Amino acid sequence: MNRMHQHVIKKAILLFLCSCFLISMSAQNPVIRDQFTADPTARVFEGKIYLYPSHDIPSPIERLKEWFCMADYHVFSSENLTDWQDHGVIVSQEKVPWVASGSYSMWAPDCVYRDGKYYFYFPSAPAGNNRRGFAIGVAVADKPYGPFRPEENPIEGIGGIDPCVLIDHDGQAYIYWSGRGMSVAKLKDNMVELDSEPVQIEGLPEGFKEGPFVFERNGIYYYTFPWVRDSTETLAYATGDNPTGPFTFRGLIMDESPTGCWTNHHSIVEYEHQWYLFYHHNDYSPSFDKNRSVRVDSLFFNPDGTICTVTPTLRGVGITAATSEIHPDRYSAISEKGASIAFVNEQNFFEGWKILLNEGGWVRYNRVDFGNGAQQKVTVRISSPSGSKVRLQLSDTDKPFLAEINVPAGISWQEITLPVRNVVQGIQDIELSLVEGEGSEIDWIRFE
Ligand code: FUB
Repeated sequence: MNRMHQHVIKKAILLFLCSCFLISMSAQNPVIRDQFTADPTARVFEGKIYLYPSHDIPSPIERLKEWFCMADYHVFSSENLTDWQDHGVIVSQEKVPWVASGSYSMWAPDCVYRDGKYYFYFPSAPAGNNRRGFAIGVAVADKPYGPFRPEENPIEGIGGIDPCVLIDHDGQAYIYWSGRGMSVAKLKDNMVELDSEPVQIEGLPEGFKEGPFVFERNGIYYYTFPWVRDSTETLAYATGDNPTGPFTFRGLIMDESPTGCWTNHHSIVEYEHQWYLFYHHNDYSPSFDKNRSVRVDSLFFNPDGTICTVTPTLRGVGITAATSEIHPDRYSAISEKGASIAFVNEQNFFEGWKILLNEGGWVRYNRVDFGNGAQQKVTVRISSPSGSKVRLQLSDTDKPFLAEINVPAGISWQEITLPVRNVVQGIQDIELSLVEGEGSEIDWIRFE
């Protein structure tokens, strides 16, 4: 066998392994659609976005039935913020020597790169009769997706949760955490030991705070944090001119959840010249807010460096291929009347949502990529109890028609395929509206 054959076979094996162990998903908000994910730390490594969230699960033990429950961490990556790959479990409670296995306390993590190694920081409940509360440990890898080797012991001198690590321009690393106030300490070059006594962060407002995330932009150090101003967590920030402060409180990045999810937790990252806010919401668990899901929206700065408040969206970020299933329930805009969303299956929320269009209802979905316009057909997964007509068109000023779908009466889903009337190219915003009948439900549309 020559070298080329060997290479082809190796590549085929690799592709096969990838298809077995990496799950790819295409997403709007929430971005991970087959499991709960919370407390997202997003980092740019090797030209991709890597997402290190907590992994909420419904508790298998009575003690945590109404509380946070996490046994392990997955890592996800994306090049386009639309398609995410799950690289599987990177650290689990059974495999960390210092963690009380069965404590289900693998809370909010972080991961940073230094000198050829990736350092994954995570809080958990330590094993041993005299150990209380939370400690923070480290696992080290050569690649952002592992394999990660956990250190034998947690970091000496830290009791708390929600680690965040900043490496400053001079190479000095700082670790921030919450629990008994908001603390910071220097890390030694080995990244696994403290190099200074912890000190409290100054300049923050009164009220419960946790989940620090610190970054620097144009010489301004942003100390950002979930903060209970009234009744649930907002995301807020303060700024300073060095990594340890003091900081000056600046205000909110995101307001309280309108539906009452008590926690929020975030990270802020620049990727390909755009800043993003990763955060979480209990999208797939509407009646239990300890099972959360990661979302992402764009974040903008004012010229003076202050942060523009982010309004959460369902559309999220990224471009959706016209040939993928486009879910208009993740809309960019919706009519005030005549349109709403609902779960497709109340018994399994991970099946996602559908859009309900009634008289006067319309919905817009932005940034669909038609490429060079090769799509001649559109398929719509739709139902309409008494029959209806739905119009699909572009959102630009002329609103050219793409198709008009006559939906026969029936309560079951139907996949209706029609020719596209005006073939379009490039990135377009599309709209769906009910033009006849009493109502229609749409799961997805796809061009081919
Ligand atoms: O996920 C468990 C805890 O909830 C985190 O550590 C906090 O920041 C909050 O999001």
